[in-house]
Parts: sequence; structure tokens; C-alpha cells
Amino acid sequence: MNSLNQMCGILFVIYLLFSYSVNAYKVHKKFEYKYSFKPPYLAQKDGSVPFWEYGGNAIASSENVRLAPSLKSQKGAIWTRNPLSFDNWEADIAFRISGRGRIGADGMAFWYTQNKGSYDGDVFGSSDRWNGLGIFFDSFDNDNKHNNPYIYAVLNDGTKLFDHHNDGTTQQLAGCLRDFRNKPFPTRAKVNYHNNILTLMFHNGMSNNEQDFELCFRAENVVLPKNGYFGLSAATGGLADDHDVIHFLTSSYADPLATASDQMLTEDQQKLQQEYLEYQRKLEQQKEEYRKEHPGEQKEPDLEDWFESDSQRELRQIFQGQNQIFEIIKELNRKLDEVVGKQERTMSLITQQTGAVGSNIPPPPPGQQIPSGGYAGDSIRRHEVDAIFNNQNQVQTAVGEIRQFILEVKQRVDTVINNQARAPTAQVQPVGYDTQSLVSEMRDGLNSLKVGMSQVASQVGQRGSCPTVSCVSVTSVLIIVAVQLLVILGYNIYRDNKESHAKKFY
Ligand SMILES: [Ca+2]
Ligand SMILES: [Ca+2]
Repeated sequence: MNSLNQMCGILFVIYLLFSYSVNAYKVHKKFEYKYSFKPPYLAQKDGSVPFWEYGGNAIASSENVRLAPSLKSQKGAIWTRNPLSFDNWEADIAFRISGRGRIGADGMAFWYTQNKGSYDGDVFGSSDRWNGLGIFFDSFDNDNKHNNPYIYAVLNDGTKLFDHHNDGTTQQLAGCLRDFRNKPFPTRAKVNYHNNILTLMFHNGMSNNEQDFELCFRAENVVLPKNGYFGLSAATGGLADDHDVIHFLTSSYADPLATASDQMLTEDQQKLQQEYLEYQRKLEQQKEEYRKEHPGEQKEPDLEDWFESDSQRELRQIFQGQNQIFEIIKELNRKLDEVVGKQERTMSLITQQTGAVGSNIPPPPPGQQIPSGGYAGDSIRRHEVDAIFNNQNQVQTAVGEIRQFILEVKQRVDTVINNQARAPTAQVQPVGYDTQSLVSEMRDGLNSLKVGMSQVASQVGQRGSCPTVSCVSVTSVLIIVAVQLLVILGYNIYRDNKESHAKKFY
């Protein structure tokens, strides 16, 4: 039982010490409106920015402060009117450095210096030989090492000249290579100076998510002059960007630990010790009373308060789980914002490219005219489709007509063939036997006559030349032939008659 009591007491002391430590280290952050500016009422109607002073080529509007416009050799700056009344601070600067060039110049500077700088100085628009801190957003690559845009801090004690030719690499305290030009959202920098530790958190402007800050640099043992001034400045050169600051929000840290002495800490410890002893005494007293009231029970009801029950544990686990879910959702949301930012950037690039391609269409060669409607592409238009349909319909009609015609022709051919089969019209009539035989007999007769004539001719030829008186004349020969033919014909007619008479008797 004694060991349990001791454990409870130790736990209580640990709890008190822990809560004290947390309270001691819980830094109170306070917004300092006298060292800040932000839209929508950044500048007043007369152009002045409350609690700030600007000059050179700087212009303040209700929405932003343009430190240096995108014109050649411009310089401008803005400084707080009053020195700072606190030592630990954070400055949250939202800005846009944008220009049409692939590279820009010269850049922007954040200052915390013992005295205000000038409005047309040599270091990004403000004074050289500054005493304090300068953080430079250096757009232009003076030393040609291809390492710009670059962000870096340079400390100065009021004696050194800034090494422009080397982009301050010989003097820089710390820095990081980050592109801050032409971003879809404003780029942001949080400069934090607390307990001699200087940190710069940078937001690359690819989203508008508050969680997207990343560490650019952290430097320890940085001693800055007290009660200095905040300033912002910018300059352009041969190349020029717009340098716009959208807001400058200052917070101060009221650090109780820094003001609390070691003596106070000891007093607190003594007080805690007394509280613990008092508590222990009361606990013992309560235990004694409880034992008197409940002599049989061994269990200490007060102990329940020091240990969590099942339901409490469950509740705690649920709470932790929900916290994890919340963190994951927050992370997803951040990534989604990033994607949206990138997409918007890509879309704008695509739009630009499409515009460029559209303007690069070559004109048609001479003699070739763009069809009506100004269209010169190779896709099919509505009226062309209609024309094709009409042509197709005409072809279909013609094919139908041809088919009809062929069918008619076929029908007619069929009719002709049928008629032919039924009543042939080109039949040859047979010749009678008698006439045939008669003709053949006449041919035989003519042949024998020819033979007889040739014999006579050969005999005449053998006798020599024909005597003028005793030879038979041509007329008499022809008469003989005619008589002979008549005799043959007469015989034939006689024979036919005789045969037809003979047939009648059968
Ligand atoms: Ca430079
Ligand atoms: Ca460089």
C-alpha cells in the first residue's frame, strides 16, 4: 500500500512539473499591427501606408506594394516608421515576383537593420553597409553559376560592401536554391528570429495551402541589433520584373522563460514541493478515514482516478485514431491543392501553346481558295455529306432501272424461246424425189454431151485445120443439142405419165 501511495505521489509531481514546463515554454505569439500591412486597405486614399514609409519607384495600392515595377533600372523600398519594441519576432511576407522574361532581375530584399536604409540604394534598392540582417531573393545570376533565383541571408556590421558580382556567395550566412518567379499563387517567406536562431520557411507558390511551407535555412547564434527597423526593397536592371508585396505580417514573441530568473524557478519548485507534501498528508488522512469506515475492504476507491478504465482507454484510442485520420485528410488536402496548382499552370501553358499553334497556320498557296466559311482544314463538312448522299441515291435509282430493263429483256427472250419451241418458223421443205432424179439425169446427159463434144473436137484437131465448107457450123451443133434435150425431157414426161397410170391400177 505504501508503494502505491508513493507512486501516486510521484505521478502527481511529474504532472505538475510537466504542466509548469509546458506553460513556461509556451511562447506567446502576438500580432503586431504597427509593423504589418495587408490588403484590402493596405494603402489609404492619399497613398500612404499606415506605420510605414516608402519611396523611390515604389507604389502602394490598396492591394499591394509594388517595390519596383517591370521597367529598366527601377529602385524602391518601404520601411517601418518606428523601431521594433520586441526582440523575438516572425515576419510573414507574401509576394509575387513576375515578369515576361525567362530570367528576371534584380530581386527583392528583406531587411532588419539598426537604421532605416535608403529608397534608391545599391543593394536590391536599398543601402549598402547595413548593420543587421538582409535576406535577398536574388533573381539575376551575376556570377553566371546557373544558381539563381536564389534566397540567402547576409549579416553585416555596417562596414562591409555587398559582393554583387558573386551574388553574395562570399558573405552569405545561409541560403537555399528556390524559384520564386512567375508562380500561380503568391510565394511566401516566414522569417523567424527567436532566441538568436534565425529560420526561413519558404512557400513556393504552387498551391494556396497554408501547410506548404518548407525550411529554406536555419542559422544559430545569430545576434541582431536591438530595436531595429523592418524594410523591404527591390531593384530592376536591364531585365525587369514586377516586385509586388501582398502582405507583411509581424508577430512578436513574448517569452516568459526569457524573463523568468533561475530564482523564480527555484521558488516555484519549493512551492510545488510544499503542494506535494500537503497533498500527501491529505491523502493519508483520507485513507485512514476510509479504512475506519470500510474495515473489510482492501480496495482503494481513490486509485480509480489514477488509472484509466476500459471505456476511457477506448475513448482515448478513438480520439487518437480520429487525430490520425484528420492528419491524413489534411495531408491529402495539401497534395490535392498542389495538384490543382500544377494543373492550372499546365492548363495556362497549353492555352498559350494552342494560341501559338493557331497563329502559325500557313496561308494557302496562290490560286487555291479557302472554301466558303473560311475553312481550310481536311475534315468533311455538312454540305459535302449531303452531296454524297444525293449521289448515292441517284446511283441506286439508276441501278434499279437497269435491273428492270434486264428483267424485261429476259422475259422477252423467254417468250421467243417458248414460241420457237412450239412453232418453229425456219423449217426447210423437202425436195421431191422426181425432180432430183430428173436433174441428175439432166446432169448425166450434159456430161455425155460434153464427152461427145470433146471427142469430136479431138478428131477435128487430128485432121488439121478445119475445111471452110465441109465442117459443121455452131448453129447446127446448138440445134442438135436442143433437140436432144427436148427428146430427153419428152421421154421423162412420158415415163412419169406411164408410172402414174401404173400406180392407179394398184
Ligand atoms: Ca544577383
Ligand atoms: Ca549566381
